[in-house]
Amino acid sequence: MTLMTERAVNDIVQERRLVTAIPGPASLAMHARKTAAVSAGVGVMLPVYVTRAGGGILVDADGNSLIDLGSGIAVTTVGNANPDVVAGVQAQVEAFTHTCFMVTPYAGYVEVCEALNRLTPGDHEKRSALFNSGAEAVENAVKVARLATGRAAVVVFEHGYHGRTNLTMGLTAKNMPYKQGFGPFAPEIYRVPTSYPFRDRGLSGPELAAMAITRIEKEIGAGNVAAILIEPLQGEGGFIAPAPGFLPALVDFARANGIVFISDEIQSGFCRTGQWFASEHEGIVPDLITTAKGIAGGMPLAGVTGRAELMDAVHAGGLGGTYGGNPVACAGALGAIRWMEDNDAPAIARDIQATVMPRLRALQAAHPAIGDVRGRGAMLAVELVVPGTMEPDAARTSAVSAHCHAAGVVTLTTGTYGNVLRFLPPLSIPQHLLEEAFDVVAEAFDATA
Ligand code: PLZ
Repeated sequence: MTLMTERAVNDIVQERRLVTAIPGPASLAMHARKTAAVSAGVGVMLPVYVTRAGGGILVDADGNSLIDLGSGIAVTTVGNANPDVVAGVQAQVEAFTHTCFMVTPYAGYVEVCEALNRLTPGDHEKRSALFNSGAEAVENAVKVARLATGRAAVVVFEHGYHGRTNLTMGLTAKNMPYKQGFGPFAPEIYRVPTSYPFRDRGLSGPELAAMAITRIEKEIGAGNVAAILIEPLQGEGGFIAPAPGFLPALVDFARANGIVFISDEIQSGFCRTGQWFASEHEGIVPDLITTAKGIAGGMPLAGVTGRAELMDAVHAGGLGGTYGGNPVACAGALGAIRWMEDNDAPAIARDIQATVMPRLRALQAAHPAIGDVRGRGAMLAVELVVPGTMEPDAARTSAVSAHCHAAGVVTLTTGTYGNVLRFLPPLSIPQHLLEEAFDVVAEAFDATA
């Protein structure tokens, strides 16, 4: 085991410790203020108010220590308040906080782009641009693809998730809660079938790609398509890795038809899946790749990286934004990337898979409600069904997750049908906490059986 606890834990005791009910009185008091002050549209999964975090632990306002299996939705991959991130951020915030890169630039932005160009798949000439959020990165990737091709149509997939802004809501598949009541959505977005191995009825990746391609050819016309946009391992859709051969067939089709292939690695990127980028599991080289979340250890930063001829097709001033590539966020990213390189972060994610996957398979053998066990690296999930059927069981999924929360383990659910329990531990989690967290998950399945 190569879990790098010493280097990423700051001084938070690495133990699960509950001193009140979850949530406790201090959290509940703050949550009452939240309800009075914050829009009801901003939901909260588990109202424990965090005061400190690091390694594999979140400490709350009541002094409870919870095990973190969420990483703030795949963001704190290098650990919360990772010392390398903190050091970079502190030095930068004392030097200067903002100039606007488009006005008077600074080195950190350039260095993050150099790192993105070096680390993303493919050894072709690349350029990058930086933004504030994943949704903004996706929007800008679509802008680049449309401008470079002179075409309008964007192809997206069933179960896809790409954000909450107007364009990205349209690109996202699931209605509730993301789209309901928020339309009209942007035009020229076309959704085609994907590969979802658990529900593919035995069809192969290439067969499913052929079906998607037929839809594109018949309903849109390949020559009208600017971009094919896909998550190589779907996150909000349910941690779905398409069947082998699906992604390469789509890349080949895109190449043959002058279509820009965009890999949305906002959730799956930056060592989460046991490779630097999930595209590498299928050996595909995207034309453009979107990144965010894990890139900066919790600082808000996102990127678009891709072929120089596409990224440089844009006129000066065509891409940007006041805060995009903020110097403090860039310093955080440089710290996070250094930690990932120094500690062989993909190997840590693979070690986590080696610990957790056998435990999930054993759980599946004991609980027929677990229809599928899947994922890669430190991006793992179980899909819950009514035993003996393929029918999604969202209620049991919520019950299992709620049991984990009450026991001090922060689990997340996901999926179009809300029936997937997903696990996204920080790579800084010590082995004993990882084991203990999955003891609790097992208890939760027993208690809700
Ligand atoms: N693309 C693949 O996973 C963000 C969303 C949580 P932003 N996923 C978590 C929620 O309920 O809002 C995501 C993603 C993929 C794009 C995005 C969007 O990234 O940084 O949330 O805008």
